[in-house]
Amino acid sequence: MAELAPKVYEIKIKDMEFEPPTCNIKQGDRVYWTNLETAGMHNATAKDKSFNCGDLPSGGWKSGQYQVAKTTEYGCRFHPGMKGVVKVE
Ligand SMILES: [Cu+2]
Repeated sequence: MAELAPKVYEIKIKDMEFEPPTCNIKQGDRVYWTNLETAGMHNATAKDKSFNCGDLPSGGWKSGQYQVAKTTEYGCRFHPGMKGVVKVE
């Protein structure tokens, strides 16, 4: 049986929110974070520090690959109100 190819997901950062707020992926999939604001920095840091996309300026993006099945809450270090979840199964 052929193995399923890893998928790529995009989490958009816009209007001070992560979209989608919960990203459901499978082990080995990749997530792209894209800052679509016209100005301003954003960031996505896991609560448990298991990932950090770095500081993203307007137009910036960063990808990460997730190998471990778990649910991780994350937030933006610049804006405490911005929250999201990556669920890896
Ligand atoms: Cu932010």
